[in-house]
Amino acid sequence: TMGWDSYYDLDAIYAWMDDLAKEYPSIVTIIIGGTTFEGRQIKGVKISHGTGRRIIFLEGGIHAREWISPATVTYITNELLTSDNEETVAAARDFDWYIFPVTNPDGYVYSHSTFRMWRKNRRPVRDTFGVDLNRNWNNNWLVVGASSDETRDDYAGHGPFSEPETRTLSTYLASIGDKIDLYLSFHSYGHLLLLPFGNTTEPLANYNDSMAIGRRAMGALSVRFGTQYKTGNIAEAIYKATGGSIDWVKETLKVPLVYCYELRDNGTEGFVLPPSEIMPNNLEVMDSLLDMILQARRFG
Ligand code: 0X9
Ligand code: ZN
Repeated sequence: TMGWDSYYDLDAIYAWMDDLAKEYPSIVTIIIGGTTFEGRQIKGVKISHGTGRRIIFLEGGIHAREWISPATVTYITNELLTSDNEETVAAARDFDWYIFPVTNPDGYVYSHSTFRMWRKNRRPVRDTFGVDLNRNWNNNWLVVGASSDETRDDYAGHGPFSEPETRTLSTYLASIGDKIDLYLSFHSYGHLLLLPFGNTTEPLANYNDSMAIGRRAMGALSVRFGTQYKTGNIAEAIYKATGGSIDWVKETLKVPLVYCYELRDNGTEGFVLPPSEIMPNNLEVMDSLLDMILQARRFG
């Protein structure tokens, strides 16, 4: 079983997901979003209470060292299945949830076993290892804030979708893309809610709606512990960077609402967020998600 007072490795997370499918056989299905270089599955759960529902897609752990991301995504999953909060029950019931807590399994394993600060995947490239999976998507690939140097942490790969992880996951996404209402990518750290695009501060088509919904959701996030998230376009709120998942999802799949969370903290501990902060983080993010869903319903 799982808790949220410490971080869990890939085997524990995957075993817990398998257990969910056994415990809730009529609601939870194991889905495979793709495969990694080292041959692991990109494992997900689908939570569905019936047919014909629009999709909410959660993408966690694309950066290996951002352990709070899988911890958040697994917590949301657990809430959707076990909470008796009225809004949570409605959110679980009214959408099909496609949830992938760890979209960079090889990197996550390596971060647990060998080098805590690993970020990329683990494919051998020239004399070193790893491509930044959040620079490898086929949208403005290698245009800005990404590197062609294999040794760098933001190495974009030898071409768009050169990596098995992004290639397979994007193919999977394309197969359900027209049904997705809300796509959330979870990173750390920085207390930010980012919206596309990473190359330009030119507003996206529904910029005003996206900003208003995001800001209100971050208001909801702040109520419990006072944590202040800033909402904004990637290029203006953090830095210019292209080839990220949310830009591709927005541009290619035309998903109406797309955000990237930069979770706790704001730099004190950074990627090595103390386990004592997992639950406070999870609770405030859940508050924001429920508010976001109330608003996302308008897009259905
Ligand atoms: O640089 C990133 O990929 C993200 N920040 S992190 O510190 N977690 O690495 C920001 C991602 C912004 N999104 C896109 N560029 N699409
Ligand atoms: Zn990240």
